Amino acid sequence: MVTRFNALTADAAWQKVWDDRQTFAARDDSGKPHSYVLEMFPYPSGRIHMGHVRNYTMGDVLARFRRMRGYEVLHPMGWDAFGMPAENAAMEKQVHPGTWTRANIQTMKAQLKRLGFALDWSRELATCEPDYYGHEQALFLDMLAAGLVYRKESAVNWDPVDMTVLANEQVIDGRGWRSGALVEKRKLSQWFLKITDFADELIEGLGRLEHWPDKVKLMQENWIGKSQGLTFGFAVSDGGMVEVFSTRPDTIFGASFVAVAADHPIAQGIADRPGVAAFIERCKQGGTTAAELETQEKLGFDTGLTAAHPFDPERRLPVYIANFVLMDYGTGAVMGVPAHDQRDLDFARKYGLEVRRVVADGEAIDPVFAGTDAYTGPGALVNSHFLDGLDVEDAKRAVIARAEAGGWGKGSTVFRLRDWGVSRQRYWGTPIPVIHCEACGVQPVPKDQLPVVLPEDVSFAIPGNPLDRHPTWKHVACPACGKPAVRETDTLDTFADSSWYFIRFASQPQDRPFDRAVVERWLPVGQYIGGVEHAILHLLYARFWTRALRHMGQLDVAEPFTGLFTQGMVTHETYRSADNRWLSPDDVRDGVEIATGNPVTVGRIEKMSKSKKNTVDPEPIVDRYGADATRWFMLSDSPPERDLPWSESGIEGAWRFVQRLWRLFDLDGAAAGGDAADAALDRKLHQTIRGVEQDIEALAFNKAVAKIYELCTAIERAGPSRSRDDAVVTLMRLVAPMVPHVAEEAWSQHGFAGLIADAAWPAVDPALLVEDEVTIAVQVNGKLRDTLTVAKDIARDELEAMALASDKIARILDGKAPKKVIVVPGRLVNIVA
Ligand code: ANZ
Ligand code: ZN
Repeated sequence: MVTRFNALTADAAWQKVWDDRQTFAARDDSGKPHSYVLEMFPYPSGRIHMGHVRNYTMGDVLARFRRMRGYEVLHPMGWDAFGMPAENAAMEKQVHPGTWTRANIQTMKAQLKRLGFALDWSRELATCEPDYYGHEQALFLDMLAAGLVYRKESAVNWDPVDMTVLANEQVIDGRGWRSGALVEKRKLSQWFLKITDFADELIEGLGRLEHWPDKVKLMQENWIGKSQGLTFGFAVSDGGMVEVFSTRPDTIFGASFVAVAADHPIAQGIADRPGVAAFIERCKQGGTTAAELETQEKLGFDTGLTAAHPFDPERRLPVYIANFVLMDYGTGAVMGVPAHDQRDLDFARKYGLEVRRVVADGEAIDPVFAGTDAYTGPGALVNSHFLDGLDVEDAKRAVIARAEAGGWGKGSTVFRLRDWGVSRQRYWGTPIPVIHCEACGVQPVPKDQLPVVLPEDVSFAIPGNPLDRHPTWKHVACPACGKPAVRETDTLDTFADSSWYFIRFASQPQDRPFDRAVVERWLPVGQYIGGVEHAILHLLYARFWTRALRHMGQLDVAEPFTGLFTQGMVTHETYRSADNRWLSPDDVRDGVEIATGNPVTVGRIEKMSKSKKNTVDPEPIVDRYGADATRWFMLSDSPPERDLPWSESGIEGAWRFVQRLWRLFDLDGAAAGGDAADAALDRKLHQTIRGVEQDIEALAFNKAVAKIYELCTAIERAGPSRSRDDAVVTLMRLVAPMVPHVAEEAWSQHGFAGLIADAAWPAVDPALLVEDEVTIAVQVNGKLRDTLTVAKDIARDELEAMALASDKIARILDGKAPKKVIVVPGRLVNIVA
């Protein structure tokens, strides 16, 4: 063997071997147990970045590991290829979005290949190709037929200068991103998918997703936002009724006003009265997101109408139009209970309305509520007639019961989740496959006419949707009556494309979206890995789409992803020049800007981003250090869920480690070891195998790395022996998922048959584990809080130290020193806190 591992030649050689042999092609019918490992597919923006490298390395280690453990692994890759950046590029660079996108895909695919990922490229797909989106159109039509799709008027952002619809992210501070014009709201007829039909199921399903991070489940739950309460009516002085929704019907005797949204029929009905139209306009100027509504100044307009309190019709509450009431939540109207709701309190103080306490705050029962902080806690009802003395929950039930008995209200559940508006007035997306006929209305494109392919001859010289102004594409015969009709020119939200790509990866027949039996063999995805930025929308839409397919009888899968992991970001120091420009790490050496020689200011470590120029391009890193060192660094320095600060010394350390492995793999020097066994090394080896396999399954790569370091040290220190030779060969297999090129090279140089990628994972000899290990219970105040697996003969103080160092225990102790620690060797540690 040579003394140095030459990544440049070895990487390319092994990548070619894997490619030629189709090593990582997943077979649908191999008879082995199936495992589906998936990382979120990339948007083909142009080049891969370190975030991709980290994400795909993690998935790759798991995929390779599972293969070695005897699974048939599906580990595919594709491109989330529709979307706005391609249209922006078309406008800026006069290049067709398709040309731009496909070129980016080629570049990025070549970059990914250089990292040696164990991907089944035969299943590669790009959502912008008709052989993908055509099937998506078929699924859309199925949903349409199943009543899961409808059309509704809905507001869009309209740029009056560019005469175009803007996506939310194209509206910056209320202005169009290109024109700078003030954006208007316009109503357009748009397509919606009925995700709200599944709102309850989507919440409920979260309860069974044990292998999802709690924080993601919580985000989904909050997004769906299930609230239970009472919907009930107030009789209004104009003879009508106003329905409100309240989650706190118990506080009904504390109501001192009714407020309606600016779009509410009551407000619209009096819009011709002086000042009303102007007030409604003013309400619309502010943002409409919940967060914006929280922080905005509360504004109200007294309509002069009054509403009769349901339990005391003599009591009349003023009816306001208020900017903090949303039209599309609940009923678009609320009862204001200032003492127990902060927004209502702010509002009441501003407009001098009564603030009546109805829930006791400890001793405080005075009906006149003085403070500026609403009381939202539990307590006994006061100043509330028949509710007095009941606690909040009982009082809610009592009011709901009375309302239902009296016929003026009904217990109800309200969701924050809205139906999914999928219409986009853009070119670079999946055409919505319907035709508008004056005589027959909306007609689905007959399935045998799918795909509805995007026309190639489009121009981006002027703003707006090129499909809309295309001279021919739009004009077709109505499929029902044959008369001239026009195609829908909206395209689907790109989240639709990513809502089922994992299904198409599993099965790709030409004539239909997927083969059910094959998909059911692969799905659900056992491990999905991606950025937390997709924790809400992408995952929710994919969960919905999968359920919609089940609802339509097309696929019997409840949850698409049973395991989810959200990885941390790759970060880097930021640099600014003397004149305050952001500088790229390449522009800086030894604290000095190379170009000017001026000192630079080193800023915070932040997520790599183009805007702060603190990115490191993976390609030159792979050129210089090789794929394995790059991969190893991605795995080694931080827990995978945390941020990984990129550093030159880190990648250099990884490179040195690859070389160290290479020297270890060189058995020539040690071969003289003969037959002698080294019991300590054998034990260390088998503990390491067990530890590494557990760590990889738990995606705790940095822990696996630490164990491998230890094993390397143990091998280096051991004298020649049969055990040592065995450990070296086993080490090759242990590191193969992480640094596959150096492992293949060593494996082949040793003359072992086949590829190490195809080799079996080393078996653990349990005899070498149990003997000297025990499981210790760690208790805090007698309650089991953690367990530790330690050497049987571990010293008392070492055991105590390990117990105190456990993450779980540290969290409970929260920095406080324990009062006492009781150690029962071989059994338990009890911490008295
Ligand atoms: C009276 C009340 C008293 C309320 C009280 C709260 C506290 P969540 O929990 O988010 O579902 N509300 C209802 N519809 C609304 C709308 N369209 N726009 C703005 N606010 C609306 O919130 C439900 C509560 O938010 C409802 O319960 C209602 O105020 C308000 F001490 O009714 B509540
Ligand atoms: Zn027709």
